[in-house]
Amino acid sequence: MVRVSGHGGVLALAAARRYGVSAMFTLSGGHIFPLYDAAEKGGQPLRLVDVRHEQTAVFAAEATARLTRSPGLAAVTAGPGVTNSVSAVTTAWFNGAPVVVLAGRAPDYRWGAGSLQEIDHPPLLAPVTKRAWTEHETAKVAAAVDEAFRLAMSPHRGPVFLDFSLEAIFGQADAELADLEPLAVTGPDPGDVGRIADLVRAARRPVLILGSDVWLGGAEDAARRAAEELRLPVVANGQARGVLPRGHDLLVTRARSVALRDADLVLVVGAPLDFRLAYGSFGPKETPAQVVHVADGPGGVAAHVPLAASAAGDLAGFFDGLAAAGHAGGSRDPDWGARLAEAVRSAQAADGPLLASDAEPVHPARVYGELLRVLEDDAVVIGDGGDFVSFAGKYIEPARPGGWLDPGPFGCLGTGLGYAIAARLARPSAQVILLLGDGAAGFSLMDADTLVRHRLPVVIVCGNNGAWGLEKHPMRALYGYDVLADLRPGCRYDEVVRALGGAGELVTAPSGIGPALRRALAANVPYLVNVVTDPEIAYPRSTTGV
Ligand SMILES: Cc1ncc(C[n+]2csc(CCOP(=O)(O)OP(=O)(O)O)c2C)c(N)n1
Ligand SMILES: [Mg+2]
Repeated sequence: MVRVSGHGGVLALAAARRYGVSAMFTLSGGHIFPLYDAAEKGGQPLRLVDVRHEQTAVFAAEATARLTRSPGLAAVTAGPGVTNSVSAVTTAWFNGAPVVVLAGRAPDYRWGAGSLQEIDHPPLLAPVTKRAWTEHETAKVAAAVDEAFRLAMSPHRGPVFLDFSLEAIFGQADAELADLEPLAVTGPDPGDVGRIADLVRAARRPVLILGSDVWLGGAEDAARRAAEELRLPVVANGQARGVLPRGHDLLVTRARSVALRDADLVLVVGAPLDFRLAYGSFGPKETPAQVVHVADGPGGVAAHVPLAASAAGDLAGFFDGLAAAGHAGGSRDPDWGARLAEAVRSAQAADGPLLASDAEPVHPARVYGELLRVLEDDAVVIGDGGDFVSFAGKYIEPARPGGWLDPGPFGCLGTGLGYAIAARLARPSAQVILLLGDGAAGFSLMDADTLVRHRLPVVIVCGNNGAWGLEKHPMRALYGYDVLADLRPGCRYDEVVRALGGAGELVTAPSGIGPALRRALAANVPYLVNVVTDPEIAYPRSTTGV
């Protein structure tokens, strides 16, 4: 039992600190001053990172959660502070990221009379959070915050929203916090694991697909052991990219289309069976693959597609159980591994000329050809954009898990600067590279100011095709022309970052990219490399996601 006393801000942060929170991302507003006072003077030291848009605050909290696997914290002021955060909260919801958003709220004693920014927030947030509610009593603030963090961290993880009426956060109280209890770990049902092991043993051409929850649930080592023990070819998605390091003989992400077309058993762990995974239907219509879905909680198991088996619970426990129960079956097609390895080799060989392309305007792939030469194993690579980022997903194969941050299935542009701020704080000595479409840049580039003020050096590479490329090309394909898809060619986003106190440069020739990246990495300040790329190059896409 811990006793805490003070105003609501002190009580809130006392509870937050116990969950390992070390930074609070925020943008000022009077309704939440007590949270700042507690961080500055209330005996609860916490790094305050003040940003230029509330969505950046919540994106930063989300990236903190996804990189550190401890909860991220954002604080937003009443009314517009909350509404501005909604897209980012929704992104955390889709990504299963443990984020707590604390918010101010108009006073209870005048409720209904029209105070400044008076609006009932929880109904707006309820559909995109694990819980959204209001605390009205100072004495209950600490316990409410404690509950918010606990809920956010319990699988299946996700964002939690809690606002405080003005009286609750400004009032004074004594409170008691119960001792922290470790989160209960619920293993999958051993019978389910056994059935899945039988299917794996009997499969001729199995594939294991790993998703972000494998990393978020701390199951990356167990996943690798199980894949190696059972000799399962692996396709890695999202933050599971890197669970098998690039070059691993079982890693067949680059042969994904062959693997998913020809597999007879697809075992998906820690990822929803959504548009990114063909909604869980693989192989020819007449002889579809059997599909097994494993999620970190029962609510995550797909209900929209027939499953040969499923399991729900702790993912490390699942992989340990699978490895213990099964050995690679004698029924395995002896050529399966070699066929996939060959498909990987030929995909990589086909990349060579594009990665080295001397074309002018620059082919976006050349940016990655140059980046791959300077990228270190512990780099955090962030993608915010359309086609430019799709190319990155294809060419960048991480060496370690947890270092790749894309926006996830909600596909919200504008994550970039928030994710970059968090990545620099979470991984102080690693390279942090933000890949930014020129369209995406418009949503968050003002927060380069935050990088500068907080001395957070990151390298931003802007793929500047002067277009909303991922809309321009599909619209042309559908209508034979495009409209509303052009941006100003060669716009000087590098000068924006310079004006805000960072550095940057424009690159128009392929030979200029490598030297510019090296200067950016050495600069130790926020640095934007603005590469003018060919607007006519569209990413060769096999699905539109609808
Ligand atoms: C907030 C938000 N608004 C609109 C979209 C629709 N959208 C998806 S990709 C894209 C184009 C992105 O352009 P850019 O960042 O320049 O990347 P490019 O495709 O040109 O490489 C748009 C507008 C979205 N995903 N998110
Ligand atoms: Mg663009």
